[in-house]
Amino acid sequence: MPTALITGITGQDGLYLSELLLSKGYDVHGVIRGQNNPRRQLVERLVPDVTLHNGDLTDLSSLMRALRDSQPDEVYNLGAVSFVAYSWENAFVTSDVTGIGVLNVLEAVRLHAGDDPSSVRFYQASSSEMFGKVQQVPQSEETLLWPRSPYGVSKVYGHYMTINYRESYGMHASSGILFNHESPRRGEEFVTRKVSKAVAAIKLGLQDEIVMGNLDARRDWGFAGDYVNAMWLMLQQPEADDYVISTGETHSIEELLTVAFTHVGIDDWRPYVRQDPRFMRPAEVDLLIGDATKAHTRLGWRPEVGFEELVTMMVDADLAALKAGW
Ligand code: NDP
Ligand code: GDR
Repeated sequence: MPTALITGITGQDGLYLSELLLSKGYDVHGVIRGQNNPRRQLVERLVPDVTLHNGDLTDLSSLMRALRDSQPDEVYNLGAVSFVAYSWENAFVTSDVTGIGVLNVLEAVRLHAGDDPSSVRFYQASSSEMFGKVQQVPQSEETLLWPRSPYGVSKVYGHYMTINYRESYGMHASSGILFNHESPRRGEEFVTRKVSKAVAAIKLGLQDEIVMGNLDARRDWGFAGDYVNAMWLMLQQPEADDYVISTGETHSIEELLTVAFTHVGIDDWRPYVRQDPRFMRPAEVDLLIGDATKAHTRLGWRPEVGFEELVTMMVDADLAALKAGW
């Protein structure tokens, strides 16, 4: 039975990846920070077969202990401070966790693997946020990186450190440049979930309006359940490499609002939406659209859930949760 160790186990992707690997017969372990992590119960309820190890990306020795105790064949580094807007307010913490944290995991894997550095396969959660002020449309593995936030800069550091460990030590270290992916498990601060939850609340008469930032930005949104499969496929390849994972479609925040509100029978969303500078960012990523040709051809990966299906799935999940009083 193969064994996997996942950082960021409490996050959206950690939960979906755990479910995927458990369904494939893996022994799954996760790094969780804090004895009193409020999301521990969620992990225990959704994926009770996962073994949890206390650890923090900023603490190398805790990562070494998690590796020693789990003896993984594959390590997925999904942990990060991942909310872009927060990263301006906490640039140092973001750099420490999202940037240097990658170095810590790579170094822990290298030391743990000893004489055969490629014996433990490594996945790094890189991001389309690295493209920032895009230098090419659509963006592929070859596109020049131009990050626009402390989060994006930290991801660029982790991305190049992953490549560096592959080239320096012969590690089987791959990097997935994933574009935005969402689900009913998405954190409520991200725009898709903020909209799905507010639209459900407005429909049920629990909320009057939604306060938003920039409505013109465009994103290439996919479904998290599809994207974790790409992570796994990368680690099954004979050679480690970097892959863009995206749908190849881009939609604006306005389109997101239109699909979500229309789904609950509201044709004109404008009376319900107010913009506030509070939600504007010091620098914006205006347009993201990925070219995942390499993943299509080499991994045989394709997304299955489209934009409208994704948004309506999220609104339906929030309607059900609010009706159930969650
Ligand atoms: P989430 O924000 O849902 O999860 C982040 C995870 O990181 C949580 O489990 C959190 O744990 C953990 N974490 C935060 N700080 C630390 C720390 N100091 N030590 C250990 N763990 C920590 O992110 P997603 O699941 O959406 O994303 C997974 C990864 O993929 C992230 O690295 C993200 O940056 C990246 N990514 C995400 C994309 C997306 O669209 N979702 C797109 C591209 C990349 P805790 O419960 O302790 O807070
Ligand atoms: P992003 O996701 O920054 O792309 O990072 P987010 O959903 O936060 O923002 C997407 C776009 O929506 C605009 N926007 C708003 N965003 C939020 N959160 N709240 C609002 O009220 C709002 N109004 C407009 C933003 O300005 C932005 O243009 C996500 C994260 O998961 C990262 O970790 C990941 O690496 C990237 O996706 C790919």
